[in-house]
Amino acid sequence: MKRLTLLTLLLVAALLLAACGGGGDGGNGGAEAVSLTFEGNDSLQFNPATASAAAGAEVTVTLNNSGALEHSWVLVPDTADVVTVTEADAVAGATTGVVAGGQSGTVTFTAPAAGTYKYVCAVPGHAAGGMVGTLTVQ
Ligand SMILES: [Cu+2]
Repeated sequence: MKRLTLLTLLLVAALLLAACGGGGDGGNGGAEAVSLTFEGNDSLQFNPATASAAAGAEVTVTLNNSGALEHSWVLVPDTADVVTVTEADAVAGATTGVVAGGQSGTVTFTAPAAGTYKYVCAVPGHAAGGMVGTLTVQ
């Protein structure tokens, strides 16, 4: 009787380990990695001006600067004062840095907790001119 109980426990343990192993295949808890591409232009616009990602997902953002001016893509809390944002305000390290005219910049980061965020161009005057978008994390 005691031997049978031990065997049962071992069998249950083995099944649990197998289940855990299978669940690890997703790598990052099931959130899909996503690539988002934005155009930044000298009309001080991001295209698109809205985007979304899953919380915890690996997000790769590419900013294609189609203008002649410098632009950047910086993710900040929805409550941030976009006019005074600098790259140091970036959530989750999500900033492309300054991208020269005609160039592209890329950053990969882990999407933060669910909520609404803004992405702004931190070049002085650009956010005030409308270079702001909304990222929804679900
Ligand atoms: Cu800009």
